[in-house]
Amino acid sequence: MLIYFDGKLIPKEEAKVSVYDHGLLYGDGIFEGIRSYDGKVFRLEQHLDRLYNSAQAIALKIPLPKEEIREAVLKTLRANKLRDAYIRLVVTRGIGDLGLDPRKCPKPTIFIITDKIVLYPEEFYKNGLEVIVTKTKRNIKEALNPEIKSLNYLNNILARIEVNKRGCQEGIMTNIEGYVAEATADNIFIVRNKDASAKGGELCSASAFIDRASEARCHNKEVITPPAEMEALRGITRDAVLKIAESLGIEAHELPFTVKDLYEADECFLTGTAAEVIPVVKVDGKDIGDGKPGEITLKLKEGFKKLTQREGTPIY
Ligand code: PXG
Repeated sequence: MLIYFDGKLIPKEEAKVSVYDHGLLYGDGIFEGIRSYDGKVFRLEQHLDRLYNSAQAIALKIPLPKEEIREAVLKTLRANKLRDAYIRLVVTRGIGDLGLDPRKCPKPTIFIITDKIVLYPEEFYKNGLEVIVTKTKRNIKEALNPEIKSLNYLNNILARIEVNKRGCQEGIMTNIEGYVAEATADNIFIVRNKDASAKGGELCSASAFIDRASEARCHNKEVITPPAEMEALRGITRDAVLKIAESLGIEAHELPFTVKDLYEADECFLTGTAAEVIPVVKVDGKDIGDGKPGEITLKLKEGFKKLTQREGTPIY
């Protein structure tokens, strides 16, 4: 496998970063996880936009224009003769000294790994995942905004350690106020009857969303994902699923919800580049709905599959 490393394609064994690279020393850098399906890169432009936005948020100037990074991604895939791949695009602050001052790092390190994708076993797509709500809270945006896809994943890894200890597959993280934020490496959605929100009223406690919450009550079933303001990454799969829902006539909203709302949901699923759309059937040992992957979840999963086959930037 060839790796793109600072402008060159080099063998995997030779692709090494310096121990003085601030990406390693401080987690000072950003990345994207991207996928290609049958020779087409899914939502490449959106991933590049997010990469440049993350860079801007940490005052990192990527030394190449977007077009060159795009071309580097495609070139690396071609060099490895890949059609269905996982692409890891990483930009670190680069080599500096042992102080954390980013001004000591004159040149960002850029590398692109393209490889076969490792997926959840098929049985999880069929039967659904079992998850827990982790004690580890999602970073607050005023400290380290989860909208920045940074190399600093220790917050998520701490949650993941809890997941491993409990012997399940994923962890749901809440923000500091107790609203559901996202999973450790995926976004979260719930499906419920509109009556649930009318009865419960918990949604309304986040005042900025009251109007949208009441709007959302007009229809029968709704699909809900936390807004990015609740400490979630603006996932590219999440965005695609919101649009697919709309195109299928399924009401979809970005609204805050609590762990209680999650326990009481009819359906739940996670979205992410690696996981795509994957059902969740148990939270903290309790069944979600009837404990089986839900109807709307399966519709959206199908819709997403079709979209990945239809759309994308051609590699060849
Ligand atoms: N939230 C977090 C915290 C993530 O890391 C997502 C949501 C979903 O975003 P996209 O844009 O992929 O729909 C992610 C996904 C992996 C892996 O190998 C995935 C991610 C990061 C690191 C590893 O599964 N990001």
